[in-house]
Amino acid sequence: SMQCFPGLVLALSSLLGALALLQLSLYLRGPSRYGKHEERLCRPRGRLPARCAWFLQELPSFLVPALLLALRSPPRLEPLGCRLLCCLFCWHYFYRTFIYPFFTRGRPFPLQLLFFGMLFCIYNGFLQGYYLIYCAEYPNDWCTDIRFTSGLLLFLLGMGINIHSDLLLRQLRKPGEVTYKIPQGGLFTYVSGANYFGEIVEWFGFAIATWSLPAFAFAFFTLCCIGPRAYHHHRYYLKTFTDYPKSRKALIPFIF
Ligand code: NDX
Repeated sequence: SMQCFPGLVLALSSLLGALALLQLSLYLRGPSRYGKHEERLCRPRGRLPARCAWFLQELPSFLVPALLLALRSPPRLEPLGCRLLCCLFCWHYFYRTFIYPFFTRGRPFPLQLLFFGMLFCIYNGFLQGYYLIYCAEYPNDWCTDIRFTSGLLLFLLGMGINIHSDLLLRQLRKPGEVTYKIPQGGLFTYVSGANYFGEIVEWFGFAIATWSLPAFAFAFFTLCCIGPRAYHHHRYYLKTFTDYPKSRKALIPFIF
């Protein structure tokens, strides 16, 4: 049966950090080609409806840790913190897999990116789940530790912002529409990447609550992945809409 190999956790976390830097360097050259950044002339084949694509892509991030949690024998009952934290991770990906895709009005998603996205979700789902279920050690009163409580608060705040902003984006379109409009309301009043801001806050909250290398590596990856994407969205809006609100920033309210 499986056991904890600290070397494996260290190696996988380091590789995640390296992928984050690779991602960042790619983003300096240009955005990932999906959504509003897909080139016009792109072949119509090789794409999947947004619904299927997001469902398939995010499913492993839910399934892998959920299975690790369910199938561990003997079941890990102590400490409570490990199971709680693993459930938080699964909870986010339950939303992203089973709720978000069914409401999205996004354009068809490129198969090639879907493939890499899925690989990423398997990798990260395994790393976070494996660490929490097989390796993490927390004192029994971790649930009252300031890192757990403040991290959990940030996680919930970020998740709230992320879900609310996803909803605002969706309401910009009628079913079947694929045009882009200026997002309004919520945190979009201050930043172009309100959904991304929420997601980044969420994963840094998770990292603080778990106080673990894999979770900090993932938070860093998220920052490197969707931070620059917020900036590319911002530039797209400024170029496309002459009446785009001047005071709005790219990612961080009032700052950047
Ligand atoms: N999926 C995370 N890299 C990514 C898929 C692509 O969950 O090979 C990272 C995630 C993956 C990426 C993933 C990882 C890195 C990959 C990359 C592909 C290549 C890259 C694998 C896995 C890679 C190396 C080489 C390093 C391995 O038509 P549309 O789709 O544009 O419609 C949009 C709509 N919308 C508007 N509608 C009307 N008017 C407007 N102005 C609109 N603006 C947008 O709203 C969509 O339907 C919807 C949201 O669009 P957008 O562009 O704001 O968000 P999107 O990027 O689609 O993300 C959706 C949600 C969001 O809440 C975000 O926080 C979360 O997913 N997310 C996304 C990406 C990564 C991630 C979270 C994370 O890292 N935690």
